[in-house]
Amino acid sequence: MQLSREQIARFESDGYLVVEGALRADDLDPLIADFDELVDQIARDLVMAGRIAEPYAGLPFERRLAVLTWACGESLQRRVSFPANHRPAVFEFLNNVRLLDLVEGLVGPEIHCHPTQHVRPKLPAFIGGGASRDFSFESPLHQDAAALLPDADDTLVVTTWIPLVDVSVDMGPVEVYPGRHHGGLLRHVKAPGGGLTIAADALPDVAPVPLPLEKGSVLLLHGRTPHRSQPNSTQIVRWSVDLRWNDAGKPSGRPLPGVLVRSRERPLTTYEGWLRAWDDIRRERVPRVLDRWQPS
Ligand SMILES: O=C(O)CCC(=O)C(=O)O
Repeated sequence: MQLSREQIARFESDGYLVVEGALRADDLDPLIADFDELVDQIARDLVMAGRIAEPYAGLPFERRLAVLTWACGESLQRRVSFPANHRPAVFEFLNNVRLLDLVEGLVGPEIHCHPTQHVRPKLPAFIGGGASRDFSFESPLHQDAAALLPDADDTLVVTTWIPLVDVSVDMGPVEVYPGRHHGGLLRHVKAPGGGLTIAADALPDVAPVPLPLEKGSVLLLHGRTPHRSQPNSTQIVRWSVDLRWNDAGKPSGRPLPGVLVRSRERPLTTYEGWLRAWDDIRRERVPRVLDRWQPS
């Protein structure tokens, strides 16, 4: 689906746009099935390692990772997200035509899938009356552009936030601060729980808008739109994927391998090329500077 002129204008004025029904079951199901298989593999590995007594095979996708996490006492998110998860289904999804058609309306026809990508199974934060927050997360108030190096300050990096389950308002959906992408990059500091957050003296002066989304919808976010997310107070795992995109001719602000997914000028990144580029990074073992902010 291509964005209409009105949708592009709304994105430009509000700094975000929700496109309902942008993706269909045949876009999302292969990815979900692959995550389900990965979770099954993790469960079997945990049983083999003697970490859990049973693999909880009967539980649905929306519950199983939470129960496995609580049973083994380890956060499993990093095992399903990038860069640990460079499985073919993920690469296929980065090349999804319907997704690229949406993004093309904002970043143009030369599309680079940015290396900042996340799979986020946001676990229930509370269980049985006690807090299980250590295994879940809240996203501190931030602008995605703040996580990039200054060479990308003039690059529009668009985030696509894609739910893999229906996300209700009590599941900790993304909350955006409309129209505040116009003001430039706000000062960020290290957030207490990790990551970056907007400094107390730079907070946006509008109320946040929570965006519950149905599966199939896509949220498009401008890189300078402040946003956050709060705890998931349901018992369902809020599975989502956030991917970023920029004009391939512009700096990405992150010296890690992205994927050229649409181009009239250059050959596209192959799956093997993507894996090779990440292998090279791992072999290099050079810590890369990925952050522009000093500790406050
Ligand atoms: O998934 C979330 O809860 C937060 C996502 C986010 O902050 C982001 O995509 O930058």
